[in-house]
Amino acid sequence: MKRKIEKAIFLDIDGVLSTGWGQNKRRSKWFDENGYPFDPHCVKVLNRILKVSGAEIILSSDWRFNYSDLEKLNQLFKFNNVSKSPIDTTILKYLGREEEVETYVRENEIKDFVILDDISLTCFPSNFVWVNPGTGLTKEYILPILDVLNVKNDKSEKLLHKEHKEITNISKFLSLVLRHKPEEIGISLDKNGWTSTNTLLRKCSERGINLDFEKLLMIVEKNDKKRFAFSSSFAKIRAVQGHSVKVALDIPPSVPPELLFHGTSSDFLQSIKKEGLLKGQRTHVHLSPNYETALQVSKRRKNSIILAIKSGEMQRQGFTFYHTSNNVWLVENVPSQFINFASYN
Ligand code: HQG
Repeated sequence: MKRKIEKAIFLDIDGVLSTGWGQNKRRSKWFDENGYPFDPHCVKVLNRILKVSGAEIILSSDWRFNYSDLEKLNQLFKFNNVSKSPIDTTILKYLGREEEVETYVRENEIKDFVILDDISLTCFPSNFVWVNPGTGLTKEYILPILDVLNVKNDKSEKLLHKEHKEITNISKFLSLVLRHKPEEIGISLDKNGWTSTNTLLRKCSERGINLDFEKLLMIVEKNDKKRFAFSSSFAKIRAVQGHSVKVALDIPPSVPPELLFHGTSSDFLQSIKKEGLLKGQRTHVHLSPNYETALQVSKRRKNSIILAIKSGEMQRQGFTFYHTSNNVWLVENVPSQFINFASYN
């Protein structure tokens, strides 16, 4: 039967709403032996998409075989706190998933729709959003999905703006406590700058900061300058540079390129000409690998200028350089004779 559907989400469950989190829960606690709980983080993301887009859910997941009864499906979605229940499943004489979606779209003349799946479906490439089954739906998917659903920009932009602001604020707070003032929330950094991930999360939560492991993982991975890093087991976290707290980053010295760059302000020029670049409050002078990055750094100040640093020559004369994982070069100081004041002012 044909129905009028403005916007639709063809939804897979495993790898999209359900991740290792739910699959590892004991099924006996679950109200239905056919399923396991959806991941609440993924549900939260889906709920946002549903709210902003007004889209309907059509279940294309294999779960459609166990939950072909819409009432049962409704219960399943309610139980998992999804704000809307599927209005239908694609089940049509048990065709393959792609054929089912294709037929459903054609028969119901749906214009705006997105197919969410963790396996690659090729039926409508421009309507398909592949979801990483390791993470399921995360916030990063919101914009691409809203885009495919043709949701007016202002709505999605507002949403993103709010999220971006929250993430930026948390990220700035992390810079503060992992680089400068760990005492601000009562954590301590070991000699290499590491602190316990769990303690950090607990102390943040005591502060009323809305930060869980998932969000922290996202901040570490998506941070514009990759400012933070986890230890291999995720048990510890640290800032990769920028410290004023005295820490040894335990990275080996590296041979720098012939030239590095430093973005600063012409207000400091006189003093820099006299003393060279000093590390000031930080553990090292920070240098950029290219002009563009230095320009970004300099834009934080008025009257920005870029200085070129003869790093090759410095290294040959015995200065030790360190290259951080986020592509910043560190050195104890840069004497004035290694600074090219002429070319980039
Ligand atoms: C200046 C950001 C007068 C120096 C950036 C700089 C970077 C002197 C300021 C990272 C001087 C120190 C570090 C002297 C140096 N006389 N002024 N003798 N020697 N200065 O913030 O390099 O976003 O401590 O030129 O991107 O600006 O936080 O160092 O202007 O990578 O991750 O003294 O911080 O990264 O300022 O920035 P800063 P910086 P994040």
